[in-house]
Amino acid sequence: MWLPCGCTSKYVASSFARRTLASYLHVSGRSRCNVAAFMPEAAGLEGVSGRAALRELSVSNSESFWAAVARHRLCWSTPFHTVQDCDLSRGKIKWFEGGKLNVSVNCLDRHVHTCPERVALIWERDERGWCCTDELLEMTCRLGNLLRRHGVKRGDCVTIYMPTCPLAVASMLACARIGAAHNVVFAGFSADALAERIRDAQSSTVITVNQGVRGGKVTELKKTVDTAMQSCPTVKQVFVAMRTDNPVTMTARDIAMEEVREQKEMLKEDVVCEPAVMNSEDVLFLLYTSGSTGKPKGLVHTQAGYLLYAALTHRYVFSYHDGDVFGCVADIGWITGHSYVVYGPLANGATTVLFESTPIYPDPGRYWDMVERLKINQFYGAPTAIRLLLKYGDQWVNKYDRSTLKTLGSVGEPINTEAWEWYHRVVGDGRCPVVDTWWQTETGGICIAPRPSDPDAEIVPGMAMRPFFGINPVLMDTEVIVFGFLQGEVLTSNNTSGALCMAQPWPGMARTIHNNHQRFIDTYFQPYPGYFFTGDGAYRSEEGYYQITGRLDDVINVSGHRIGTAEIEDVVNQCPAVAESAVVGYTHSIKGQGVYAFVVLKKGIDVQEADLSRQLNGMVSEKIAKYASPDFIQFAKRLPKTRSGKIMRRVLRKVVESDLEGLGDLSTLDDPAAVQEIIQGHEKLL
Ligand code: 6R9
Repeated sequence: MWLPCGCTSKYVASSFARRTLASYLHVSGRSRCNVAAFMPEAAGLEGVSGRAALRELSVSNSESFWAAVARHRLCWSTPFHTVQDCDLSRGKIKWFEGGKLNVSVNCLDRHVHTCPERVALIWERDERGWCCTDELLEMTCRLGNLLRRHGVKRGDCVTIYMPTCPLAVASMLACARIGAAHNVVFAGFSADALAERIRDAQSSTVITVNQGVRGGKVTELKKTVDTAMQSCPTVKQVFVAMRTDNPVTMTARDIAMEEVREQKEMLKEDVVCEPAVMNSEDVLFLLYTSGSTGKPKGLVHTQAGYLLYAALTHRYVFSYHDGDVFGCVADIGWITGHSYVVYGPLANGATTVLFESTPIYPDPGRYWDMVERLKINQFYGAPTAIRLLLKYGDQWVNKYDRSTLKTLGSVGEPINTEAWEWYHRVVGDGRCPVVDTWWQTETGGICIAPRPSDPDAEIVPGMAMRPFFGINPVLMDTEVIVFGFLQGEVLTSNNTSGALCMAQPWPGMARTIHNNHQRFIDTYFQPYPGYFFTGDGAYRSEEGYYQITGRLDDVINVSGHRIGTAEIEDVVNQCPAVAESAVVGYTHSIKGQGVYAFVVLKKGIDVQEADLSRQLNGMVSEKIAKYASPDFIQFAKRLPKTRSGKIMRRVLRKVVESDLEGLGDLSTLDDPAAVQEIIQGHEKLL
């Protein structure tokens, strides 16, 4: 029911959970040892003394480490027989084979016994102070039954196009309950982007809401789904929940889902839903992300390894303790929402906050007002929002009581020193550690963070610092190019920069790209054979700490959202007036990076540049999402190219950063005059 007050959705308590949990669970015996005090998961590892030794062992004997942790942290219906079976050179990654479990049982049912009164979800709706109460397990079970009754089977893929709300979380968990994979598509994506992801995922079921509400603005999500359906003939059914009171047109394909108001579809369902018994390596979800070529890739995460890694990182990176309220403000449409709004916190029995709004709605005090009202202990957000709030001044922070805060997290892009210091000094009153966490959709969970094991370790502003348990980062020489690919040696010294790779597998890493394992291999394992290539560059300091320096490929990061420059170019090139285009990122004071497009028109085209710019911006918003729309469009007669016809993006990047000194070697340019024209055009545009 919608209620105007202190929120929440409890873990409690279907009769199934009470009845059968004990028989469902398999928790192996634990022995005592001296690491147990700070990492009870590792208590089975005999003879390890201290945190440093445990971290060492997690890499040198990762099988023992992960086996102990997996036995302790997850509930298995059948124990695994093989800890790992991985071969990075072939992109083969398997963990905990033989093991059987259900992710929703791990996130919900088992906490019914240990903390039945604890709140699972707090929904911070867009309308400040409006929350909802529901029982998360019950909602999940009803939804699971509803999906099953409508023919959704184990192994099917369900696309979820919803804002961050309890029903969206219940939808994800309901899929996990019945063994279907979910494919959450960020609700800011356009109809075309949604359709492309539905088609690629071969989803025949979609779950959405009538309308979304964010920052006081209504978005027509159901209408967007209707448009997407025109190019998704395989979708058989669309479940529609009601986020606002406004009715929407329903077609024969649509099923009204909500339990409130007149639509009782969900209420018909039983609150007991038998969980599917899943293999460790069955698919849990697909999540699409951008790469350096045009088509987004559906990264595949599986059950046990992903859940374990999300749970363990959630606990140790943020120093989460039982009973804490965890406030990650990411949208569930991104991996951060999956791992640190939903799976990590819920697997740990935490109270997790679902934030539906924006940092400045209705005013720039929104986050800190929420921290005070909900008594948030760990706050996890993006540098772009911190930079924005910093500009509004300290008074918006100081108005509110933030004494409950213990840890502040940052994710999605590098955090500049000014933002880091403001976050630490003003938001955290100088007493909360700021953890700058580096990771990716591909890694499933945080890989590099300041305090993975030691809550008192030194933190250097703006540095992700230390690898998490079981993570073995290496830097590779990026200078050597063989057959057009980066190739190189491991750089062993400190105070050096290189391509960030991982030398060994960990349970949370993605298993493949949906329907395209070859692309998975080519992208991540071929550039440096035997290693996982992250696509990022990093610097390792004299002390051995890591700092991320940015992408090495054609992916840019706008407000923490990844977008491939090729994706934007694809859309721009669809305009009949455009001959070709090149998109690059540039430094933006709030968004981190902005989008800058160079456009060459076809011969004989005579248009007003301002009109065409508007048209191109509209096309990108419509075909991808608003955040991908170019901040600048520069029309040019031609683009700088090599003699073999390749656009020299390196040169374009330097021009938009106004770093003319750094243009570098131009000897391979086909026509040096093209660069001069580009520089002049850029100066005119500014
Ligand atoms: C979690 C997430 C991944 C890319 C990644 C990198 C950038 C993420 C960062 C960071 C510097 C950090 N990135 N965290 N860069 N410092 N702490 O954002 O996943 O959307 O897949 O983006 O984001 O470039 O490769 P995803």
